Amino acid sequence: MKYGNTARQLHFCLLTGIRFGKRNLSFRYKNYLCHQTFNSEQFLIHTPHSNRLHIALFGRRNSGKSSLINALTGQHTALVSDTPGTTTDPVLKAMELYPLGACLFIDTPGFDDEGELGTQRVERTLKMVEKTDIALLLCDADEAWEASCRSWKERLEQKGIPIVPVLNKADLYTETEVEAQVRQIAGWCGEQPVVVSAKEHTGMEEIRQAILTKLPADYGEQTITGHLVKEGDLVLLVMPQDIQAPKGRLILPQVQTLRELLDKKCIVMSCTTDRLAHSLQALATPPRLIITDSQVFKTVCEQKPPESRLTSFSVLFAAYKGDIHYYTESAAAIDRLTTQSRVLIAEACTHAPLTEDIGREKLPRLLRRRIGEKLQIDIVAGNDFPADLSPYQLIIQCGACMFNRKYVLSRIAQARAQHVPMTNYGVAIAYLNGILEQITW
Ligand SMILES: Nc1nc2c(ncn2[C@@H]2O[C@H](COP(=O)(O)OP(=O)(O)O)[C@@H](O)[C@H]2O)c(=O)[nH]1
Ligand SMILES: [Mg+2]
Repeated sequence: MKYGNTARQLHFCLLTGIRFGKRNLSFRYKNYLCHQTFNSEQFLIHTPHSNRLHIALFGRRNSGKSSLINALTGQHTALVSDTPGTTTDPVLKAMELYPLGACLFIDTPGFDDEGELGTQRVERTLKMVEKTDIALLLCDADEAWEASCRSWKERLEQKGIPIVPVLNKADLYTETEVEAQVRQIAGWCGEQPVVVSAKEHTGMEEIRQAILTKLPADYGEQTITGHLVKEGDLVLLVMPQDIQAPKGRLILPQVQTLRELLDKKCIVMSCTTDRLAHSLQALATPPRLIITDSQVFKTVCEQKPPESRLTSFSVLFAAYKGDIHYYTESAAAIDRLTTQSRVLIAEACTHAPLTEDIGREKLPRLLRRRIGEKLQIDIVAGNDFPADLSPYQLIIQCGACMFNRKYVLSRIAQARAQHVPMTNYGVAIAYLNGILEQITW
């Protein structure tokens, strides 16, 4: 948390008027820092949670999950206690962990939690499964717990989540006793657990190595712009800074795309929609790719040079975070909607809706204009996503820059399993404008 602390210190200095170091910061820079620190998710020196490897710990109460997170991260983030049920909500801890890079540890309440609140806590833990890239499963050699460890292993396997079995509290046993426990766990688990002591911080390196070997070979290789650009390409970004644009900054998909294009050594130019024609005129050659905000797809499509390929931030994120093939295939379900149909719009952000909000106003308006005023549209935000999707004829997911890929793929898998078409904002808007064929991804 070195950087986080620096940010907080800066913020404190700015609020209290203390000079930072020997220099006074310029007004503009102060403003910038204040704004950025208030938006910590957007703070440019932080990797957003959505881009981190999500490592979740599962096990019964008191197995040492919170202690293990603290040992792995070298911090006391998670509350440790003898009293079962101390961890009441999943606790998230962002860390840079060599050699894994940017990680997000998820501490969960025990899967044996009981009572009415306990049941709710288990339900929250189950929701966390949907986001988990890799699971550390704390196993017990105790026969009384074997069945629940097994069923959790099966649950995680069904979701395709790689599992690292762990035997904790090794310090309490002799070497021979540990060996016997390892054999017993390996018997039902199919592999030997990593032996650790969260108390004495032993086995931490072995856990990191096990995580590395269990990760899918292509983990983290996905890029936002994929094969669409190469070094030296000229890329034009069309970014209307209208009423929904946050004050003084760009939104996360724009920042991430811009950063990636710079890393790929592209030449990047950006403009607002009203400056598109001027920007194109100012260029000696047409851009190889134009990336626009989906809301102005039609306008940009009408003005773009024939040589330039066109896409949107939301369409790029559809491919980056989700399954673009299912999204484009599902867009055709728009034609099958009637006034009796029900559509679900799922937004990742839980921001207070603004006027002309795309998910709450623009998309519903476009859909109702086409289908009829009576079309029923339900909107969910954040982690809320109904377990039963069968009442819906179509789901439209936002670009999901706040979610990790694993979570979006879990939602798509759920929709597929229930035979409900699912698309995303950008793809739906392109389809509604009749230009999906002209969009690239
Ligand atoms: N001896 C020993 N005790 C441990 C170890 N890990 C955790 N504990 C203890 O087990 C109890 C439960 O730990 P906690 O991390 O809160 O478990 P959680 O409920 O799974 O999160 C606490 O009293 C910890 O101090 C370990 O490796 N060795
Ligand atoms: Mg705990």
